[in-house]
Amino acid sequence: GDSSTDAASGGGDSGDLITVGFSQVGAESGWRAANTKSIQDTLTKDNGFDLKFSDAQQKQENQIQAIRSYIAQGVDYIAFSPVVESGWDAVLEEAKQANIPVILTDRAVDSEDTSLYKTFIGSDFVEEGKRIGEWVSDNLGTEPINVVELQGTTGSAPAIDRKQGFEDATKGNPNVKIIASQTGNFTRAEGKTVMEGFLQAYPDIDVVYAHNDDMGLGAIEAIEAAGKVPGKDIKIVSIDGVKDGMTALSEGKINYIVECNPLLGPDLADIIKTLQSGGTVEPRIVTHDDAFDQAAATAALPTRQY
Ligand code: GZL
Repeated sequence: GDSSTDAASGGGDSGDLITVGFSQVGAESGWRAANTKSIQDTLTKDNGFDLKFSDAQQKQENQIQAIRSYIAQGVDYIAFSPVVESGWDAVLEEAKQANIPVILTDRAVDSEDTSLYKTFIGSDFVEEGKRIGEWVSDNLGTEPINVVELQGTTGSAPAIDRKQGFEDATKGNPNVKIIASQTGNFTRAEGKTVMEGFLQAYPDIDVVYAHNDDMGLGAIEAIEAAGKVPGKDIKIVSIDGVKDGMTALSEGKINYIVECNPLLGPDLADIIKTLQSGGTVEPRIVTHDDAFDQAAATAALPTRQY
């Protein structure tokens, strides 16, 4: 295109495509796989994007390195899901100095300076934890119950907020007691290992609160290996609503799931196109989450997109 087009698209070689550098957390869970697919399926050349995508294997230093490489390449936009909340101010300042707008998807940063990014689009994790806590308190907390908690990645917004939300919703019910809480890093394998430890240490566990379905599915394996029936001897509640989780819920091995919608690709594309055409976007866009019991999961499964 002519020089004005090239300037607008931020790179002569990519013609009129909008170049976007995306730094993804990793590939730790079914949720993450669905989130990655949504972004890669939407930010395509046919839709006007030249997407550069990197997987950080859940390491912050890899994300910072990826963001620095996008700045060096002079992309038009940077988008990322920060693996943990803290430690981003320096690299986000570098993007700001390079006049490259940054969009946060999925997880938040704890930077005080909100001029460091254009918007944060993602679920309200405190609300997710609260909804789980309310369900546990109302449905299981009618008698004293011992709860063990499988936390997400230490220092990540979802882990911090889901823990807070659950505590907020259950602190008023003396029947609900959290007897142990440990990170399973959002993975099935680590969720299983931590649950094995809990089963060794605590003979009277009533409920598992898993910060995501994948750790809940790992807990199911550990509970069954211990000769107990998941969903009956030990109840399980979790967050995400991925296919394997919803299947376990429809089979009664998980008892309640609050969804966390991973399909953020279309919203990300809309946000970038709005900014590219000189528009403005809300600083905080909250994605809608549904909640499911066994009957609702069975009904929803046939048409689930992820
Ligand atoms: C939540 C997302 C979390 C999911 C996990 O938006 O950041 O990370 O709940 C995923 O499954 O690993």
